[in-house]
Amino acid sequence: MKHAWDGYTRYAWGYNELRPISKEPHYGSVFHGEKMGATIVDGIDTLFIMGMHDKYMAARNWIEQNLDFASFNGELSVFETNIRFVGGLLSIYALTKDQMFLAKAVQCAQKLLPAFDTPSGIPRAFVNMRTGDSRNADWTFGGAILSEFGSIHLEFAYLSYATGDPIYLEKVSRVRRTVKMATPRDDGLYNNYIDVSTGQWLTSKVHVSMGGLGDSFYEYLLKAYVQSGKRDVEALHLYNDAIRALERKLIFTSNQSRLVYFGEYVDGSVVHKMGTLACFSGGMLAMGGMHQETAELRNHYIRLGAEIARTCRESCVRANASIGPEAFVFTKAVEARAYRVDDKAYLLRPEILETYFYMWRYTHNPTYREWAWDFAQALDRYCRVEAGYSGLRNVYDPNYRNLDDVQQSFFLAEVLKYLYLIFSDDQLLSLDDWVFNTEAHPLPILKNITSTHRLH
Ligand code: DMJ
Repeated sequence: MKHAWDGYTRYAWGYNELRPISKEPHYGSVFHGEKMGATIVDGIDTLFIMGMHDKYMAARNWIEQNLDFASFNGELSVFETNIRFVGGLLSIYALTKDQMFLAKAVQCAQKLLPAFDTPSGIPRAFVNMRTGDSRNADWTFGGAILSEFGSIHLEFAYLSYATGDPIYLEKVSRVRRTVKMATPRDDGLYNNYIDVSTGQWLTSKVHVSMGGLGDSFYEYLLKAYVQSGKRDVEALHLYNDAIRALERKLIFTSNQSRLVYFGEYVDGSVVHKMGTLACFSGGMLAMGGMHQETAELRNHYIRLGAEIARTCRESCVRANASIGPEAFVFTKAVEARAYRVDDKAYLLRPEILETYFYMWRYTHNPTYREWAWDFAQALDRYCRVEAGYSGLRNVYDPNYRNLDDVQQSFFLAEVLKYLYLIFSDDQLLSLDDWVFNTEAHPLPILKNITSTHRLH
């Protein structure tokens, strides 16, 4: 964390991300050129949790003095801004009770609210911070994306709880209502695209995935139940039904190594390819197991989580860099290896470590610490450069130095935090008290919800 943070501080302070080889700001981040300090906001809770007090104070003071959403002009991704900025600010507020962070989170969330002004209440993907105009991306067939509009609940529910202002919870409750009322598919699967005008799933394009475009929708159903102190039972039912449908249709076991994996469903066909983004699901399935009614179901989902962890670990073992690729295929000839050039990259993503973290907490099987330690060593061997950490363009490259020159903000928010927690005592951010948002920002479980702060 010190190495990643020092490089960012020296060469990109206040900008969103660092190019650790060029030693300059990375303007191509998801937040573009706007000087919004994404790495500061995404990384500040990690600094705090690790007890890096001076760096935490520098981050805190930058946020207080410079993070002013009223001064930004550009367009924001509602999803990315929510999980990184609103989630990051709420998390550090929850950890420190410093009201300044809550005020900044409110200011940020208010900029996102106009995106929810659609006939269905499903937010559009992008919102202009100055005008409030919103739009969906050009490539989403006119729809909004499941993982994006489905990953707002935790942050908005906590915002309403912390401020006493019901508006945020109303927005996500409306999203939930629309999802429930949309005509379901016969097979129980959720399409990754919905029409924000009609509130119906797109029929012109069907894509179902546990990885990108679907992923955190499922995660937030389960975690909404957890966050509510187990009161939001509807969320658990929706989660259980969705997972059962995915298990029936999209879980497969490979022929040679008996690796269990998630395939994807695209316009009527199954594609036997799993993205590293879907590797988070091992941890989620195990967490879901902890909330099942019978021991049989509990064990089933913890075992399934362990199988997904093993598959994702194999994607690392089978790469020269000991770090898994962006996506890997299963064919008669090849298992858990990337095929397309673009799929061979490693973008400093956290999902495999996220699953090791939950599996470690739920099972205390030392294997997960060993696998995490291998991962940490590989990061230091292949991704560490003079001014920070860089992603890899090809994890199969035997020369290892094919670097992409980007230090993603989620490397600090997620990769380093999960690694730290895997080797810490369980009482540090106990899963009985905290629920992590999809960017690894811990939010408190709301055990004492009063009637004015009702979650549902
Ligand atoms: C992060 O922003 C979040 O983990 C999100 O849920 C998925 N993508 C990145 C990390 O890979």
